[in-house]
Amino acid sequence: MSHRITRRTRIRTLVAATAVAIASMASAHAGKLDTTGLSSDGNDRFIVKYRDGSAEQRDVGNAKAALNRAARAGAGGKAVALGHVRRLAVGAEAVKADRKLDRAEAESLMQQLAADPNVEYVEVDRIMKPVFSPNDTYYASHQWHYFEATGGIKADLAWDVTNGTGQRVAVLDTGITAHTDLDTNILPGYDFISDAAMARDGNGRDSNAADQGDWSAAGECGTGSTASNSSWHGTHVTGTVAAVTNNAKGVAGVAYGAKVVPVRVLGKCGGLTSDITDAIIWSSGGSVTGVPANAYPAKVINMSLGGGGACSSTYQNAINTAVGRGTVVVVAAGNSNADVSGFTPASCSNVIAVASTTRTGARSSFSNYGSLIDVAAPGSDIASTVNSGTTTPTTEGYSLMNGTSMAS
Ligand SMILES: [Ca+2]
Ligand SMILES: [Ca+2]
Ligand SMILES: [Ca+2]
Repeated sequence: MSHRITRRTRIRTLVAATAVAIASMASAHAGKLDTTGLSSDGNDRFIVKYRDGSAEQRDVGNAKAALNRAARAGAGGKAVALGHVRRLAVGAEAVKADRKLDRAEAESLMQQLAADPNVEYVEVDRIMKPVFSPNDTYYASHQWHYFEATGGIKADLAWDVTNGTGQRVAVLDTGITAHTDLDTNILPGYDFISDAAMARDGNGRDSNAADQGDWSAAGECGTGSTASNSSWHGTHVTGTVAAVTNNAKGVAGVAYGAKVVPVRVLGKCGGLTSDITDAIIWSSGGSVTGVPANAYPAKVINMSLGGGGACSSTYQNAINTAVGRGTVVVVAAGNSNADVSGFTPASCSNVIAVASTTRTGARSSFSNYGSLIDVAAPGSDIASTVNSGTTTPTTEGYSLMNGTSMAS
């Protein structure tokens, strides 16, 4: 009897001690450990940054050894191996576990990684999604956002001053499709999607930024995810930036004198932070291991993508590098009708976060808001270029979309 009580008490004490230990570990690693983006569907991709000047930073071989040491203790008591995927352009390591970890296992592994004094930070390699809500009805004549007095941006007046001639805009999105109202304004880009299954082009990174379609079946992109047709989001955003204008055809672009560098980062089920941040650095003219130098560095980077949670170190470092090269980074605020401070990369410093307004000049019902918004622009019922394919690309077309993507 007393034995049982003692044992129970001892177990309780152990449990309490473990909780205290975990809590103190977590607080000890506060600022180093960012668990934002952990999913209840399982987690296998992380980003680990070793401090500048550390042995692990000097030599990737040392980083691999350190990752193995941290993984040796397992995740939540169960065996796990950590594979080194590659070193990112920001100097952090992209790593992948050999199995999907539940939330508790992933947190335990991340704490083991953060316990290394040479580790600067540990993050989830968060998945980002295109920011938009497509509208089923197509009105070819609807480009009210360019000229109407109430809700328009007075583009017709701005075009007398500039139409973007000589500027390059990198659109980091789902890639590009052939379109006669776009083609002459498109420069060679790059496909940064490293996961062949998400890319759907049969390989990892390559020089062909063609959008292969981002359709998905129900449940394919996480528990409860619904089936969806391909969005052609990149083609739509690109048309808003630089559709061929004054050609008696289709739509006009806001900066139709500019050229677009299509940078593919979003595929089936979205895109990885590790790919997007490499793409940010490359687009601004920086170098990325394994990727040819960018012959067309962009003055402006447009990202109409995002995910939940405040800005991560990896995003902030990549954005700071691009801005340091003189590139302006424009980000859609997000379509969650919530404060933008909880969305990445819109909440990052050094970006222009764009909210969406309606035809009457009001905030679009879906648009994120808050003190981190820099500008607002029309984003409701915006007509632009797309493809007509429901899965893979077929013929060119036009459609209306709603979203801060359309505004930015
Ligand atoms: Ca590829
Ligand atoms: Ca490709
Ligand atoms: Ca046109």
